[in-house]
Amino acid sequence: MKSLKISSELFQRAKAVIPGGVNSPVRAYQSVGMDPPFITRGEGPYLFDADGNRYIDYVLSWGPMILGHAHPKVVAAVQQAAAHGTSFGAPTEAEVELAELVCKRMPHVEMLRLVNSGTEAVMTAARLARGFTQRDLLVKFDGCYHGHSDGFLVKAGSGLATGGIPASRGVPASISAATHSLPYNDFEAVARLFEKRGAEIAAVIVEPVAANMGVVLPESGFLEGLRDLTQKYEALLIFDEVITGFRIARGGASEVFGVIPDLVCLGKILGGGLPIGAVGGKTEIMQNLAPLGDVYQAGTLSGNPISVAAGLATLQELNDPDLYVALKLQTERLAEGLMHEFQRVKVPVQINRITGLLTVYFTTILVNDLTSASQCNTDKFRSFFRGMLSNQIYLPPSPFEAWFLSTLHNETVIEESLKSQHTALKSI
Ligand code: HOZ
Repeated sequence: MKSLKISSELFQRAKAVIPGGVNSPVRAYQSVGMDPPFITRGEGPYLFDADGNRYIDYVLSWGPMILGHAHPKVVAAVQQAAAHGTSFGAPTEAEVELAELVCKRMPHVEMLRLVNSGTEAVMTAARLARGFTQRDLLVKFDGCYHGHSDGFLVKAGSGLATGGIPASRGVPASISAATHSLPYNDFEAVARLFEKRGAEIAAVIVEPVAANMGVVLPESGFLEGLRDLTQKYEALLIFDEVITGFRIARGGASEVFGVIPDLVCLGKILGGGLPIGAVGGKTEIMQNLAPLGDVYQAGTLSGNPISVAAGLATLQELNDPDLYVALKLQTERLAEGLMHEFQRVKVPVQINRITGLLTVYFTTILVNDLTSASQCNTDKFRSFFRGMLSNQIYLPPSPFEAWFLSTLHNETVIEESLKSQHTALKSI
C-alpha cells in the first residue's frame, strides 16, 4: 500500500474549515487512531484514494451502493435527469413511479412520503405516530440508531457508540424524557413497560435487524412479540429499514421475518447513492400527513428528480430475486472464510450476519444486544482494521458498524479479501 501522505495533507486542510475535518464523525477514523484516506472515485466493489491506493470497499457509503459504485444504469439515469433540471419543488411523474414501485415491493406500504434522509424519515414517522395515536412516548432500543434528531440520541449506537457518547449534549431533557430506550431483544422489558405506561406509548421503533451496534439479529419471537404488544395497546410499530430495506431481501425485513409494521422508514438504497429518505405505511395512518391531515412535514428538495432517478434505476436492477440469492451466498462465503482464518490463528470472534451485512466482533460471547456488543475487544479491532486497510481492504472504521456487500462482491473479490486477511493477521 502507498503511504497516505496526500490524504493526510488533505485531512489537515479539512480540519481547518470543517469540524474534525469530516462531515460525519465516524469518517474521522478517531477510533482506529489514524488519518482517513481521502477518496477520489469508486468503481464496482472498489474505492480509490488520493494516494493511488485501490481498496475493496465494505462500507459502500454505509449501505446505498448495493449495485457497486458508478453502476452504468444508475449513472445514465442521473445524467439524464440532471440534463432536464435538478430540482423543481413541484410534483414529477418519476416520484409517483418510485412510490408505486416501493408499494409493490413492500405490500404493507400503501402510501409513501419522500424526504431527504433517514433522519428525516424517522422524524416524520415519530410525529405521525404521535399525531395518529395522540400519545407522546416513544420506545426505542439501546444500540439502535434512528438518525440524529433530538429525540433519538439516547444509547443510539453508530457514531455515538464509536465515540463513547451515551447521549448527545444539546438535547433538552424534556425531549429525551419522551423517548424510552430498552435493551434490544429483551421482550420482557418491553412488556413490563407497556404494563406500566401502555396508554402513553405512541410507538415502538426498531431496526428489525440492528446494524448500528454492529449487526445484531432479532431473536426468534422478538419482532412478533413487539407486533402483538403494540397491537394490544393500540400503539404503532415502526420498522427503521434505512439499512435493511431492499438489502436483506427484495422486500426488506418484513419479507424475511413475516412481521408487518404500521410504518416503515427507508433511505440509503432507495436513493441509489443520492440523498433520500421515505416514510411509508397504511393509508389510514399516512393520510394524517399534511395536506390531507394536520401532521405537518415539508421539504424543498423532497422527491428531487436526481435522487428519484438514481433510486428508480437501483430498485429496477434489484427486481431480480437471483441477485439476493447470490448476495446471501457471498455474505456467507465471506463470513465463513473470515471465521476459518481467525480460528486458524486462534483469535476468538463472533461473526453476526444476514444477506448483505455482517460484523466481526472480537469476543467469545454471543452478541445479541448493546451490552454484549460493547464487550468486544476494541484494541484487537483497531489492529485488525489497520492490518486490513494496509492490505487494501476498506472496512468501517468502528467495531460498532456493519460491513456492507454489493452484488459485485463476487467470488474473486471475496477470495482477494480473504487473502488480505491472511496477510493482515500475520502482521498484527
Ligand atoms: N455512523 C454512520 C453510519 N451508520 C456514518 C455515516 C457516514 O459517516 O457517512
